[in-house]
Amino acid sequence: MERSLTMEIVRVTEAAALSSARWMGRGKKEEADDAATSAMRDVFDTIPMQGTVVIGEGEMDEAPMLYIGEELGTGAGPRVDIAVDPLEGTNIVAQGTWNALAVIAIADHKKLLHAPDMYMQKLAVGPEAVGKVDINASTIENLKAVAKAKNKNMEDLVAVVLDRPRHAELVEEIRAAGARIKLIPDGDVAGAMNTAFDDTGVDILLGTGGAPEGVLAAVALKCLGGEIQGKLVPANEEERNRCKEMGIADTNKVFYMEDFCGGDDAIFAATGVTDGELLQGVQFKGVKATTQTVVMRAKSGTVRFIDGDHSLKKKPNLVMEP
Ligand code: VTB
Ligand code: MG
Ligand code: MG
Repeated sequence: MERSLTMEIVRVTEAAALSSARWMGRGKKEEADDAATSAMRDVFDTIPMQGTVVIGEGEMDEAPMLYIGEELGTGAGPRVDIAVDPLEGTNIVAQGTWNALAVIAIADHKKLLHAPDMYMQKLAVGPEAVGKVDINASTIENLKAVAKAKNKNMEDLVAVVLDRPRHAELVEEIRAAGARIKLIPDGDVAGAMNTAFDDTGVDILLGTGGAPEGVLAAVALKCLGGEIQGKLVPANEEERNRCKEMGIADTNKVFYMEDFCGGDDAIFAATGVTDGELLQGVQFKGVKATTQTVVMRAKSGTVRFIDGDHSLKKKPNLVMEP
C-alpha cells in the first residue's frame, strides 16, 4: 500500500462531510446519506489506485454507488480493498446531534473482513486494555480489567453504549458494576475509536451495532493500537444462512483484530460531520467551510489531525447544496 493514499483519502472524507453537513437538522437522513455518498464517489475516482469496495452501501442492485464490488480509483496504483460508511450516523445529521462521521478504511487486497450487513456484538478498548478483555467474559469482569489496565477506579470508567432497548440488561450490568455510561443515539464507530483517545473520556464500547461498522472501527483501532472483538448476531434464518455461506457455521465465533483486518498495514480516515468528542463537525462560514479529520496508518502508527479550510468561492462544487 502506498503511504500517499493516506493524504488522498482525506479529500474524500472531507468532501462527504461537507456535502452531508448541509443537511444537518433538516430531518432528512436519506438525503444526507445520498449527499455524502455521491460526494465520496466523485472524489474517489481522482485517486491513483485500484480499489474494490468490500464494505459499502449495499449490494449492487440496492445501491447505485459505492456498492460492494464496485471498482474505485483511476486504475493506476496499488490494489486495495476499501470499506466506506459515507455517513456513519444518518439520523445524527438529520437531527443535528453528536458524532456523525464520514469514514473510509483501506487495506491491502483481501485483508478486510467482508462483514455481512447484520448486527454484531462488540467490545472495543484503547491500547492500555489490549489483551486484557474478552467478549465472552462477563460485563463486570471486562470493566474490572479495563479499570485495572488504566489504573482507574471503577466509578471513573465510562462505557459507551448505543441507546437501544436491546441493551437494557447490559446497561443494568454496567450500573451494577459501578461504572458510568454514555448512551449514544447512533455512531458506534466514533464510540469505538474514541476509546483509544484519552481526552474523549471514554474507556470501553459495549453492545450490539452494525457488523460493517465493526470493520471500520477495527481498522481505526488497528492504527491506534487498540482492540475490538466482535460476534455476529444473525437475526433470522436468512441471516444465519448468510453466515453459513461465509463459512461461519458457528455464530459464537469471535472476530479478533486479525480477522477484521489482516496484515500489518491499513489506513483509516474520518471527518467530523457534526461535532463530537474527537472531531469538530463541519462549520459553514459564508465563503468558506472548515473540517476536522483524523487520518492514520497502521504500519507507521502515525495519527494526524487535519484542519481543512475550504474556499467555497474557488470550489463552489465542493458542497452539493440541498
Ligand atoms: C450502529 C451505529 C450506526 O446503526 O451500528 C447502529 O454505529 C446499529 O443499528 O451509526 P440500529 O440502529 O438498528 O440499532 C447506526 O446507528 C446507523 O448505521
Ligand atoms: Mg451508511
Ligand atoms: Mg453506519
